[in-house]
Amino acid sequence: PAPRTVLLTGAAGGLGTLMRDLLPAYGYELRLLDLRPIEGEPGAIVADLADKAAVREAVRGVDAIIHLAGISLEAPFEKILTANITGTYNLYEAAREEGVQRVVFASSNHAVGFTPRPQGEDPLIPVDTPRRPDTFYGLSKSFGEDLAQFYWDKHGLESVSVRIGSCFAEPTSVRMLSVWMSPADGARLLHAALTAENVGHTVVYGSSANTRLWWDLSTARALGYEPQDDSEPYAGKLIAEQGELDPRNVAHAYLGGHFVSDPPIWPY
Ligand code: NAI
Ligand code: 15L
Repeated sequence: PAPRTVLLTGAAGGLGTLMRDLLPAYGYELRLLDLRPIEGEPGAIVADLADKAAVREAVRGVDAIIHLAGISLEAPFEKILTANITGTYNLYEAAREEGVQRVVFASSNHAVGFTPRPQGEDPLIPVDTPRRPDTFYGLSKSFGEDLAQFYWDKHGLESVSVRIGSCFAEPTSVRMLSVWMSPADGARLLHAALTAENVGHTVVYGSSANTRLWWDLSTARALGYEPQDDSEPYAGKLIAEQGELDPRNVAHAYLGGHFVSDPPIWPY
């Protein structure tokens, strides 16, 4: 049966806030969780994913989980380890114990961030390109995808790992012309990931139908996702302000953009 009750982790964050607004129209009843309380949502669960007992209680009785919680940018390894690696493990383990049908995991383009971006007539990057994380953050997403595959193979818990590009109200950089996912397309994709049948563990890229797209959306479309937006109307203004991407600039040459070249964050 199609899921109805859905736990949304990371509900206080940027993407969580956008999806809290958009997903109820698809008929979902959302249970919200975050480290931080959410203004105007007194029923939201305030819990740390590191707290196993709290996570187990939070997943009890839901049909599915959209897992957005975690550190969403590069950070010292120990912080990533607790929030993204241990936290995601705790969530999957609780989902298994409580018999949840499916997890939609917010992976990231940074799991494959060191993949050279296509140029000219190069083919789009497929989902089965070797993973090449560009940060400890990207490594944690690579781990999350392996965890999702493992819980499917070992325990029959289904997942869709969505390698999100950049999901914000509008694209704000020339790179984002290629990787942007409009919030409305984000909700469409999450809905498809929750309702497609027999997904096993499926990996998809998450973006709109951008004219300058870098990766292959076919596995997302196979779930029933039909993106409606394209960043191209923003191209003129952004290119006039920032210039075209320069392939000789390392921060412009890979899928992960500046994540590949940003200085390390200490302490490791
Ligand atoms: P965000 O940083 O705005 O939100 C993350 C939320 O997770 C925060 O509200 C934070 O309090 C919560 N959180 C962090 N650690 C937690 C813990 N230990 N226990 C419970 N809650 C915790 O990030 P954003 O942009 O909303 O992203 C959501 C998810 O999607 C993240 O996992 C991010 O890595 C992923 N993603 C987002 C992209 C985007 O374009 N927004 C692109 C690629 C991936
Ligand atoms: C991500 O994974 C981040 O969570 C988000 O804040 C953006 O930086 C995005 O990638 C991106 O690549 O633009």
